[in-house]
Amino acid sequence: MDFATRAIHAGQDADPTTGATIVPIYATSTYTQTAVGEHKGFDYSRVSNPTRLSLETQLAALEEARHCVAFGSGLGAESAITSLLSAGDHVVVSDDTYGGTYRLFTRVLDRFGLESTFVDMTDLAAVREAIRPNTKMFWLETPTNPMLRIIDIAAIAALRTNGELVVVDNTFCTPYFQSPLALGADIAVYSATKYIGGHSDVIGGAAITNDDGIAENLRFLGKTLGATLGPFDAFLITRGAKTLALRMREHEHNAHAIAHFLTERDDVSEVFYPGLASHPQHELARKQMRGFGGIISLTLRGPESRALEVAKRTKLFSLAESLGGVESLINHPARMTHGSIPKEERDRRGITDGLLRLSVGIESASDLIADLRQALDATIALAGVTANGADAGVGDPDRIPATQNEGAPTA
Ligand code: P1T
Repeated sequence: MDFATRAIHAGQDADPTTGATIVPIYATSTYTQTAVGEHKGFDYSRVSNPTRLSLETQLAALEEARHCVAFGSGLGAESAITSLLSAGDHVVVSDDTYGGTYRLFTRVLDRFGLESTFVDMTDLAAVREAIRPNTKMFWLETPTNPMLRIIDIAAIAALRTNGELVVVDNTFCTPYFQSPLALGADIAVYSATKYIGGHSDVIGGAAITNDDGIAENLRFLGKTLGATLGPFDAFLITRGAKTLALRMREHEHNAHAIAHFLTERDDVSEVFYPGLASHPQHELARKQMRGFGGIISLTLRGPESRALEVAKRTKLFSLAESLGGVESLINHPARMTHGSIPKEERDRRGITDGLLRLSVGIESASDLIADLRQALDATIALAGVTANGADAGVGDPDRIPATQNEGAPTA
């Protein structure tokens, strides 16, 4: 069956007791047993729940994989996956990841004796050099958050020398645009909060694998760590995931239009979008992905503070953390989603104070472009160019008041 059909039908059988066409929200913590140990496959909802099971079946089918384990958040899934490892093990981690992933490795897992090395995983030689005898896992996002770099999943998988697990955070692409397991990864991990849920109304996560042993361990860790997903949230994610194919096509269509609009403006200095032929890994993206997704990052001409001003002025693009919902969002990674990464480290990765990240929604592309245009035009005096591209002299950074809340990560 095709993706769109699987999204609507996998795991969505009519309810066996009532015939309800839509899988109900099984709001129950426990299940009545007919005799000790005699039950219908469910005994306690931290361990399993029919609404969650329906979502897990649906997401496994979308990935064309054997197993999915759902978690209470993307980071819940990440915590369980990294708990497959032990003190003294080492992980090679992509140096461009969601700030919360960086925080997990550097502020929690390190205290439990898990060693990690952050490397630019677009540089395979650097990855090879980072491997140690105790390396047990490669952890990467592709496209990366927020710089939209593309990492060659198959090439990383080929670097394995000792059974290291390859974990790919596929949140940006979703299984609609990229299949990490087919490219050699052992686990695909998701923040289902994003495109899979798709409506910015739920927090959830998922780990997907073809390996029976990994799946069993992840289920054990889910129930033992307690990071499992509740039935109301599972219901919302399933409902969202049914339209994943439609939404991803629209996100991408709009992102293309916006990326091209931005590249044509003289007051925008850099546009990071893998769908642009100018993207340094465009060819790899074409090979590895079936589409380029809906996230664009950009830097503006003028002082870095211009980014803050633009972020304040957009109206359809809400200034908010997160991504992947039907509504467009604008985010200032350095002060928001990636604030937990030290500034020096952020600057090294390109997450400057002048960087903005757009999560392009599925509103009309022309309305979205008009919104960005008005925000950019309103701040163009700072860019040193005029709206038609003529040199207007150097912008005056003092015109923008410093924002409060410097460096305070929220998510
Ligand atoms: O928020 P949560 O569901 O726990 O997911 C964490 C997470 C994991 N992986 C990636 C690639 C992510 O982008 C995120 C969360 N990211 C944001 C909140 C953000 O705005 O980038």
